[in-house]
Amino acid sequence: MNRFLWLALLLPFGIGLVNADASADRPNFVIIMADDLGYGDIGCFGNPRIPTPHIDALASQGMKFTDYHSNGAVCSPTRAALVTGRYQQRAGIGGVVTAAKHRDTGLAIAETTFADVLSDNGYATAIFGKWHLGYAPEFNPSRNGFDEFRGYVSGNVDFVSHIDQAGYEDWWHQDQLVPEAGYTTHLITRHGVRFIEQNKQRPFCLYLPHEAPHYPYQGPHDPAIRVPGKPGAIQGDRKDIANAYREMVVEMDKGVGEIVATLAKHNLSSNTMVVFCSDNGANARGSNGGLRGFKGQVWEGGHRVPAVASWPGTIPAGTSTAVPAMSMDWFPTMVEAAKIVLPPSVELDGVSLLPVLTQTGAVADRTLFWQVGRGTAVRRGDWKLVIEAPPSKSKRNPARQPAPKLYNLRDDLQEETPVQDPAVTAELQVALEEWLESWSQVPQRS
Ligand SMILES: [Ca+2]
Repeated sequence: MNRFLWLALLLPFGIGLVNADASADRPNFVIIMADDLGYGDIGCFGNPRIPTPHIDALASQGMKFTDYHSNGAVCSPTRAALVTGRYQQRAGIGGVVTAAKHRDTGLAIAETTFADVLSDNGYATAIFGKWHLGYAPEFNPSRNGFDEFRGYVSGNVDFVSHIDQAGYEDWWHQDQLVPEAGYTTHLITRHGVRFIEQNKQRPFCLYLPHEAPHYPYQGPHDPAIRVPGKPGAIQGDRKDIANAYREMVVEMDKGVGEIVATLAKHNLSSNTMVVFCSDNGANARGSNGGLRGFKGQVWEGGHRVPAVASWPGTIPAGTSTAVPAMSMDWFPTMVEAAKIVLPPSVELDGVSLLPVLTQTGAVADRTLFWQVGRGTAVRRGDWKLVIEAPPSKSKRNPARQPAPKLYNLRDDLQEETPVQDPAVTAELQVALEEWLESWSQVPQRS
């Protein structure tokens, strides 16, 4: 028998083995997202005041992203982009889904989430923590691909009584209100640990959207401040908010440590990608590491946030990347890592970061967009064009619309000195107009 015939006979078995291996070692995914954590709020991003040894360890065991951006500059939009892998406006979540005014809106079941795709491909999926993509049961994460949900659907709850800022009880198991005693951060971690232990024999995807360090500013030893039926007590009673803020981040960091330790205990570390990121920049209580602006703005401080990814043996330890990345990129990254072929009907705006993470390739240059209320920004390479939201009084007066300002982030990360370059400005304006047009027919739900 010649060697070609041998090869022909062996090939089918070889392919069979490869497939069997691929299904046996499909990686697990853990996406941990902080709420309103700024670019300078943790140790590995230069914070001298808030110790975050566990997140820092993830960074030193994996890769740190210095040019990572939340899709939105506020909560709901980023979450919509993260779970759909697309610009959030395509799902109609251009703004925040608020407790008081938008109880009948949210992420439609028709949208495809990463949980839908992973679940269809044999993954156990769960979300513990903040959903913020709709209040009514029809928008519940348990109907959007997640096998299990414990947590809250509003923008924030009392860390102890789990009452939202409009005065509604807000702690759910699937699509039912089921109160549970405990500090929000601890409950999120506890359910995460349990879920890993229950699913250690099969591939899983665990999404842990933490509440910290979003207000109300309550440390793990503070009492409840909100009661049902009474809107108010938005920020809490603490006078030393800086200390409360630190305690909240520290407690979340401990939770990250517990999750990582649970993976190690069950020998899952080398088969699990762990991502830690934030959903938007900090407000004035936190640190955006010297960047201009805050949460809710299209300046870098509103959307350039910390991100790290760890996957021992696959992501080289102690690495850093300056490749621009976005919240919507984790969905395609997980799909590629799990070797899943998406149905043609699912078209994502995000790109897989796997070549960056493994240092085996690059991501093609692309143009990135932000829209927050009436403010917009567009980024291409080092260039960023910012069109600030107009002052509210000038709503109907085009003459008072802020002029576009062009910055070169390589030289001016603080966006202090606009550059005069009409050609680049015009190019970016055209790209921005096309992008705005691409979703202009989608009713925005907030
Ligand atoms: Ca947020």
